[in-house]
Amino acid sequence: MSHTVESMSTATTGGGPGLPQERRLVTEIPGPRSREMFARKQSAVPAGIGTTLPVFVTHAGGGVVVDADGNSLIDFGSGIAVTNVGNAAPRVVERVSRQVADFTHTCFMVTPYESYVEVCEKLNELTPGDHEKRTFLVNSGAEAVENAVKVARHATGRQAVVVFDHGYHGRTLLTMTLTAKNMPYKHRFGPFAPEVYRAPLAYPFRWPTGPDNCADEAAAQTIEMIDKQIGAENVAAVVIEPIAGEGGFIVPARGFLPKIVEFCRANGIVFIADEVQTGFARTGDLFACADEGIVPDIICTAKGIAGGLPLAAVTGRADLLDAVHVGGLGGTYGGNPLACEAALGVLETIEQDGLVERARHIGEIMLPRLRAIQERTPIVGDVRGRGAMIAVELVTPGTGEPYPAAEIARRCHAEGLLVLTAGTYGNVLRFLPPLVIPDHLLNEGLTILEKVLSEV
Ligand code: PLZ
Repeated sequence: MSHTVESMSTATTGGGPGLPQERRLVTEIPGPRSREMFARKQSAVPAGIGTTLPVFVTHAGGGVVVDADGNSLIDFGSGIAVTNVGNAAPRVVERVSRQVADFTHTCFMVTPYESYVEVCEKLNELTPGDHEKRTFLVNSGAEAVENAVKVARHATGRQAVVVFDHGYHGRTLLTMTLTAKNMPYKHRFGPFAPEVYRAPLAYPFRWPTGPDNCADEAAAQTIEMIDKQIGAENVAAVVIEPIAGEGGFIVPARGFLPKIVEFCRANGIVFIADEVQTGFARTGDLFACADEGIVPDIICTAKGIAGGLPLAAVTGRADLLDAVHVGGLGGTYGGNPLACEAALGVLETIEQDGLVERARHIGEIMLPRLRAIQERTPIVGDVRGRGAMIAVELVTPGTGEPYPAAEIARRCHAEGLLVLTAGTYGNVLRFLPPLVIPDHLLNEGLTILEKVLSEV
């Protein structure tokens, strides 16, 4: 492998918050080196693995992602809500570097180590509710949700699982079944897992009778569906994202979640909050459930937990998690020591650098500017979200029909702003900046967005 002098020198400077916090375009996007690597990707990796923005990354940190051609892009994606503390965050780098030199793996089920236990203790303490809890660690969000359902079924002796329109929970057989959207997640991948039922989500912007009736009507319809189609006594769990992520950053109408929790409590149904995307300070609370005082029986976390190292957790009521027999839960890599050290570094960073407040501050900058854009830009139908989990829903002026977000995202990319799309109808632009992004980059990103949207 040949390295040019230039690429060697950038490689030694490292990433993280020390990278120049600037947008810098030195080639078109993607540039020639990225295009060359993308061609290799096309022949080595199956087409099923899509690409949002085909620039190949060499460094990232703070609010920027730097590519192989030397372009520095403003990061409004955080690797899909993962690098909340920023890429190569110093405390994460330091802890993981130390750990990788000490030992890399033993399998926690074979010979345990302290960092795994410490992560579990911290999650038991920090997640909503002061009841007695247990936590175990796995590798991905899907694995966490799937395990939460296993625990709920085992503990209740019931089988049915209730999920919601616009929900996303993963790509394994069970979690793909729990996921609402056919393309691209489910198409021709059936048959799906049995005993999964879908209820309406309280989606204020598109609720047929308007946003004011949304919470009550959606909750009533959910409860009626459960009573009539399943029977509450047959339901093991209700699984819901407190803000639907992939489904389009849908914040359920206020009052909906508490009503569902109340019904679950009254009927012995395990309420599982999927906080894989909303967790770890993203929404301006450490966990999004806190906003309406929701205390889930089980909470699933991943993504932001470990700054990009693969880690996920199932945290919940001790009586539920302890119901499973010895050896009934686990996996080879779950709670890998590098990922656990990363998680401890993330939790320290969130606390010591005040990232919950920082997420709120980001929302306070973004929401007013986006609402001002909405005033003069008819394709912006809705602006919503909390903290640093913000989106705009695009509509065709006049009809309100979904207006596709992909081309607008591509134009942002060309200007050096990394944004993601979402939504059941593919018409949502979502913004998930790292919580450490400096204000000037946040504002510059919004200015680009404003320009691109006004040109449509
Ligand atoms: N639950 C709420 O957002 C992952 C999906 C990316 P994994 N979301 C990003 C893609 O297209 O595959 C997610 C989520 C919620 C579960 C998951 C699944 O988490 O770590 O991707 O398995």
